[in-house]
Amino acid sequence: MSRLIVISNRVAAPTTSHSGAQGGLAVALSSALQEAGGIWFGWSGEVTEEFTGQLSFQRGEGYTTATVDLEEHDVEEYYDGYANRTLWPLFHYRIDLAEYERSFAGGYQRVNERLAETARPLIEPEDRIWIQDYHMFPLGEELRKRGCRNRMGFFLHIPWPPPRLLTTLPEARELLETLFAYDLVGFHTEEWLRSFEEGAVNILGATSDGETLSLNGRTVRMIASPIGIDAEDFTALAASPRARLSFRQMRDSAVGRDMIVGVDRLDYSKGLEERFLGYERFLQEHPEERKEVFLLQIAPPSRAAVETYQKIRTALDGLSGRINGAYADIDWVPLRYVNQGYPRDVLAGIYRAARIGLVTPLRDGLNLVAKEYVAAQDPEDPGVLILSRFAGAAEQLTEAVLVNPYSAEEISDAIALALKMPREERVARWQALNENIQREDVFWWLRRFTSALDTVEAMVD
Ligand code: GDG
Repeated sequence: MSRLIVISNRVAAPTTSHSGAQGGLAVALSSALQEAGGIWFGWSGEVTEEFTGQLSFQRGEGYTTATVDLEEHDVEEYYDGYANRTLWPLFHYRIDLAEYERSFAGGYQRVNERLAETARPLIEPEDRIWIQDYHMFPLGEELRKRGCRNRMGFFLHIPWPPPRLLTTLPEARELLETLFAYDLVGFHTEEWLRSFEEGAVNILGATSDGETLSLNGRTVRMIASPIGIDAEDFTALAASPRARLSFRQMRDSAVGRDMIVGVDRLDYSKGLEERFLGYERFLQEHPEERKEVFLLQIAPPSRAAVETYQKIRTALDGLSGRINGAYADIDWVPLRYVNQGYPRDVLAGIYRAARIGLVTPLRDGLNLVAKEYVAAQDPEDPGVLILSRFAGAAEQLTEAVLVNPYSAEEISDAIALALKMPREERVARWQALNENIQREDVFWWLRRFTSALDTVEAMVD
């Protein structure tokens, strides 16, 4: 097997500690690299006065990381700017929040050129290159310009917007064109794949045979391949001593009440306001349940430099205060809203203690929390997953209670249904869900993508 070069905005240290605060993608990619061996290249997360392209290496089990520092205005324009103030909202259908600034687009292009220049000497002719996510659309093209003829794949972890929305981006054509530098592009779902195909056909005039797109003599293959979790490992984590301890602490603090849990980065795409409103509706409509349940929402802040994230935080502070003010009693708080992160094993114990996993993004590429919640359940007495129809994971997790996250009534009804669901039905639904997440795990995702990359006809310029 030839080496794998993974390139992504941020890089996780080679030794994966399960009790660390790592996100799902970081855990997935480090598992993937440990299997194939190779290099993981990206931004160090550090800022330097002047960009030098100086690499820092860290060698660990299975793979090496190579990172580079960026200048402050690089971070402002490329990361906070184009990636998180332009592309993220647009790709999550929020053109009302997207900011279109030429300086962001310019900075994004400059950083991708700098990253290509820095990564180029690391790449050997036989390596397979796998570029991740919306921070790096033009990187493949920049590597091609620098003579890379390797097999090259790209995977998008977020949705792809419908063409009507994409055309609001001033650089829509250029962005679509850069994807033709790859041999293979991957998406979590068929829906995102078809939106991309439609954009390439309608906006660029590319031709499609359903599996490949062609434009000006270049051909790119498309694949829908939903990412998974390391399900076996997560299930084991849920049985670890720290998870057991956090399970017991949660059950004790619940004093016989049913816990509903939400775990999300504090992001407007996750539908937290709508979730709180749905829960408020449930409290209104079901007075008999009031002291029988509580919602624990864990929401560590992210991208705090971006104004829209400050606004959503303020909105959630207000809403959680209002709900608790209206419904709390001296011996009961309906909403525990927590703005900090917890180690993964503690989280696993919390998932297991929750009667309901409430995962209601307005739009999500996939959503790993839904899968982690399932993996952590007690097979004899599992909880119920309530999942947004608009999360990519809903294509696979059809036995969840699926809801429209914009409808407070549907969220309220789903909570009521889940609380009353008989054990046999919970077990049957959970078994089907668990079978899916154990089978289509992160290694399945890795093999599907890399074997498609291995068999695709490599680009000849
Ligand atoms: C993007 C796409 C796609 C959260 N709080 C804590 C914590 N987390 C971990 C979760 C999970 C991960 O972060 C979040 O993953 P998601 O998939 O839910 O969402 P994004 O961060 O938006 O990820 C998404 C994903 O990429 C992969 O392709 O599924 O659609 O948006 O693993 O557990 N982890 C710890 N403490 C916390 O408090 N340790």
